[in-house]
Amino acid sequence: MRIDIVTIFPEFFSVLDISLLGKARQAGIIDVVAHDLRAFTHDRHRTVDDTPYGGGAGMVMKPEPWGEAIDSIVGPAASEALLVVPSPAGEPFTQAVARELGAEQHLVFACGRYEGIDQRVSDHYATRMRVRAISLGDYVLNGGEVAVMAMIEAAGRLVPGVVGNPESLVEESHEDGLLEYPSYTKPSVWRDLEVPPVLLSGNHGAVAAWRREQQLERTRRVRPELLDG
Ligand code: 6GU
Repeated sequence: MRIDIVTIFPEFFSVLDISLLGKARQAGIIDVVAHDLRAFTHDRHRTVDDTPYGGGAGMVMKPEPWGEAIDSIVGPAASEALLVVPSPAGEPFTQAVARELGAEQHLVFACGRYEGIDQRVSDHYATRMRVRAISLGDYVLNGGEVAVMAMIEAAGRLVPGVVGNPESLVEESHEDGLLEYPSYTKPSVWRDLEVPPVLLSGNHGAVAAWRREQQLERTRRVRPELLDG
């Protein structure tokens, strides 16, 4: 999988050199490049924003540097790549969306700052390739970078070969629409707290039933709306 990120903070993504995703990069499974949006400006001040038409607070990112940056990544023709625009006004990012991103060959992330990117950038690229505006959740971040980091981690770990043991991907929160069950390891008693005895019973059926029950109880208590479907 190829991932290109356009941002005014390319150094922000240096953390992708470490951890699981760093290993996937070293193994050649995922190829990530962060591009500096300001490299696609031509004025002395490397300007990427301007005041909004119609007035209002804040600044809007100018379309021209975005056009040059994304053209340089996807080429002049229609592209096989998916352009992802992180935005609090986008569709919600879920495990299902993470799976869809994880199945792509080429992702291009356009990290806006300020009050967002001139709408014509999305509108233009939507005529040449698939474009999705995606939100991390119902709160506001200063820019798309943190959201893109979360999307890359969630999607990247679903790419075959990135997570060593694929079975560890199955019994996780949200994979089956429920929250995951609580986990325990040794010692069996810690600060007077015991591990639930069923987990020490060796009875695999009883363990599976208990875990299912815990998933349902937790989901009902913390995220009841997940049970509505
Ligand atoms: Cl994707 N971007 C920004 N700037 N804020 C957000 C978000 C994205 N998702 C939630 N808040």
